[in-house]
Amino acid sequence: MDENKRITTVEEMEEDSRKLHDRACEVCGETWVERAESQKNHCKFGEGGICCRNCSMGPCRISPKAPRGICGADAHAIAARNYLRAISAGTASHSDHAREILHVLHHTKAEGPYIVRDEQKLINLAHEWQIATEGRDIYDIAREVAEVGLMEFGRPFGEMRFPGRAPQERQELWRKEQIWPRAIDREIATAMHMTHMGNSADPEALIRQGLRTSISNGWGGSMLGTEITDILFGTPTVRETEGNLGVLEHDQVNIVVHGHDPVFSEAIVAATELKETLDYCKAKGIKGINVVGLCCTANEVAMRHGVRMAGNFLQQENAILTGACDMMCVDIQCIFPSLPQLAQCFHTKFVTSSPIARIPGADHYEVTPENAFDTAKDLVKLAIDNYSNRDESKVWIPERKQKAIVGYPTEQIIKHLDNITNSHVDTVGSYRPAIDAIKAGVLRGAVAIVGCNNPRIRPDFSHYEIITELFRNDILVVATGCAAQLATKAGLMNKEAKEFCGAGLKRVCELMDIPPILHMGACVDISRMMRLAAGIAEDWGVDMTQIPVVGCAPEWMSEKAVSIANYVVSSGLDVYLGIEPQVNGSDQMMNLITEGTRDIVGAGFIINTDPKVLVKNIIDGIEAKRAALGI
Ligand code: BF8
Ligand code: SF4
Repeated sequence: MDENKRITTVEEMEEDSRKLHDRACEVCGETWVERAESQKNHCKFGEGGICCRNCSMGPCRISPKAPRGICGADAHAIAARNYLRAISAGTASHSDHAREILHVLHHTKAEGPYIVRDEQKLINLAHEWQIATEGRDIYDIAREVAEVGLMEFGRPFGEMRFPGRAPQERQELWRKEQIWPRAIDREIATAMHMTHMGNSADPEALIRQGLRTSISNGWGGSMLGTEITDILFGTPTVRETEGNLGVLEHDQVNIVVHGHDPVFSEAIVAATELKETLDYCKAKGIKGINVVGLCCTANEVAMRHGVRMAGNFLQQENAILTGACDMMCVDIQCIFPSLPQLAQCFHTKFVTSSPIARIPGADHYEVTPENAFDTAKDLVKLAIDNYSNRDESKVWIPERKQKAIVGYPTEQIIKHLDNITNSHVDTVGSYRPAIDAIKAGVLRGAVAIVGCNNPRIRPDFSHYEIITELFRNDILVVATGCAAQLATKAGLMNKEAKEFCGAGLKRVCELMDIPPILHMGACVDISRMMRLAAGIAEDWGVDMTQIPVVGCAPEWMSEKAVSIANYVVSSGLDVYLGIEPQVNGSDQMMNLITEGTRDIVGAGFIINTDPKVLVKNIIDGIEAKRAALGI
């Protein structure tokens, strides 16, 4: 595959990164590479999850000589409490993102600036929530939907709504196991309360709360984030785009948007399309404005506008190191605090926009739904002004980039399935054609590849190895987050990539007119994957644990990822991890996350840091599910 120029290999990506990195060392001293080196001997207590600083009698560290903290908490209690806190932080991050989006929905008006773009989705959600729509103004409905949505965070009584979207068996199981979440903030608060000094020390009880908290994310905060973002900015559709740093332009103003919440980046994109902005640019003798994305903000704007993607998590510093980034606008999450300092070594203006992500050295422009478009307009002008400050002697833009096709929410996948079976009316709107392909063995199954990069392992290599091996084994891939961006950079996310697939997957790609890896969005959009898996299970008439569909996070790093992995497991899908969660100081906890959760929700983690072994485990897992179904 490497000799085919349609593919960019990980080695080639590394070559570009190395050149940029060497320049960084000359100009600015360091990048994550040096910092990872200086942090290499990770603390074993931290790594094993057995350092507790939940009270000021500590910190307490567990060792053979000191098997209990001062209060008597053992390794299992401490590892479980730390793990639950990670799930809570991840849940809080995704959900607070959704809360902000709901507030924007509450601010929508016919005259803008924020409007409702997917009215049908809003109406459908209103019906689902028994909100009257007949004869009402769409913005009245939007406000009520926003208010009801916001109640999902803090309702004092009752329980959350979106878990009711799961298949019946799942719902019954969540009730039986008492892990149906009540409200998002409530579950996070309960988790923090349970882990406070002098409360829960029972790992299983803590894990159960972890599952419940994670469901409030996957079938709550993240699902709200996805749904309301679609209502506000439009449900994504298939678009062509490009990925990798080669999307930066020599002769245009480069504005990089980075983070997760598309409220700000949407305003930036809109500002660059205004006539007055374009005139301003022209008057300065500049050819144009080039907005590109990093991390999940890139996924959001790529799927809705075709905005090109500069790269994933460990590439964020590289974007500045090209010397061609005139402005970087960030919103929330996954933003290196190193960036403003790096920006100061170049001419780059580094702008923060949210009170959630304040970074020393940044220019802070607090963005609200009221001022977002005016602020974006001012910032784009500043970026245009800054173009002339570029120091050409410091500019090096790697040439590599690849074409990609993005934008496959469940609605789009269904459309493609409908297209191939339009004569069979009874399958329209269902996943049955895909199920038939799986039953026939043309497709063996599907894997959701998600997550980050992590310097603990060779960046992007695991994603690449696993995706390409799944292709060869006729397993369809759906992807989000930084994993999806690797596929973009590599050139795997386009229709030609069918040439690297087994005969069965290739045939399916041709019939459905899709690439072998479907871009489903940002990390909050893993909620789309849950609906996809739920839909497949329902149309198949089996439980979610039975379908040959699994999750895989080969290079994950964030607390959000811990929360995601847990809600995927809670939904009945096994999750294959390429990085070990920080609980190995407790054999009980290792056992609980790999086996114990199977007794509660029917799924668990399989962990291996070697991508070749991990992908083999995935294929074996899928084949075992097939065998159990008798197919
Ligand atoms: O939410 S994959 S590094 S950018 S955490 Fe972050 Fe990980 Fe990327 Fe998106 Ni998701
Ligand atoms: Fe130590 Fe217990 Fe306090 Fe943790 S809660 S720091 S184990 S005394």
